[in-house]
Amino acid sequence: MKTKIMKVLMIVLMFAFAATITGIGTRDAGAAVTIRIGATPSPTHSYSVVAKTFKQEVESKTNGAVKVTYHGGGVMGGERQMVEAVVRGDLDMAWTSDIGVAAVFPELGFVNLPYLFKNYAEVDAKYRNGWIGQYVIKHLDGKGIKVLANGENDYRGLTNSKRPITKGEDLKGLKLRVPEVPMYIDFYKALGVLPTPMAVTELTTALQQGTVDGQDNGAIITYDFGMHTFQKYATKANQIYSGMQMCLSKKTWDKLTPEQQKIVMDAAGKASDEQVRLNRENVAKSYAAMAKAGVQVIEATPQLVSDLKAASVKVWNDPKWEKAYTKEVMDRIKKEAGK
Ligand code: EAX
Repeated sequence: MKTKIMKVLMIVLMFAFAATITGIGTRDAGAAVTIRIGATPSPTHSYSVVAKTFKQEVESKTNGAVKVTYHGGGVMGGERQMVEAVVRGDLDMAWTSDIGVAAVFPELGFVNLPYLFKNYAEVDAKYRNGWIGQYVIKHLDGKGIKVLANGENDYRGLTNSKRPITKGEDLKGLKLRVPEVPMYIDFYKALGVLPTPMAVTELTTALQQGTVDGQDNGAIITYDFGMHTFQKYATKANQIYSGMQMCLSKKTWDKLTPEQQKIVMDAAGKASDEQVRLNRENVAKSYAAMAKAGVQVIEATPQLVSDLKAASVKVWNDPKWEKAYTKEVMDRIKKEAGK
């Protein structure tokens, strides 16, 4: 009996200790805050690498008052779930592709319109450091999310297990996973694809089991998640660009002092610059690694590009997107693209 009471006491004490060190119940200003970051990729992905930079900057510059922990590999859920958790304040931070953001806020799905950016220079000028990035930041600010920085996911390509894709015709009848963002469904339907919307965290298994033949995704994520293991062909189509947001819950943001807010903002800026640099180095490396693993990696033919562009024009001109994304946004991007 005595030992039982001792055991219970020990457990109670352990919980009390854990609560103290994790800050549960100590919500007063200036108290230690831990920023828990969730992400879906592996430990070698650029998000995971630069999480160390972010952690080090934040912890050293706040003298340990703000702590950072990083939880990759989807242990905090898929990107959609993490973004929802950040809004609620159940997760402090999600490092997510703009696809995860648009899965919750479909009105931001325009950032993935096919052929929106010609190259990285345009991406940097218009998205990362330009009006599109600012638009996303401002929009999410009213939704419970403080975007500390815009990073990068990847230019997207096409992989599948059936045939090499060298023209639009080759896509007809293929069952391809697409992100849970409505615009993707329209784009691929226009190409005769059978689009299957799905979270990226379920995709590797779906490819393995043959639930889908292939997918639209960047080389980095394809390789990082091991999806290439179940794919025979990869086409470097670059049809869609996808960015990334470092999303901090406003509830966590509000726990920080103004000095701490500046520190986390600057740390995210530094980490995201490093992330984008690493990411761009990883594109060619990922395609090379896939080829080495036996995937036939092919360049996009002029025919394929012209077929994909024709399908993209249909999407761009569909009035339903003016409703979803606003007329101002669609007018501006069309004007800038000379369309
Ligand atoms: O983490 O869903 C996707 O295809 C994205 O590329 C993925 O979320 C990146």
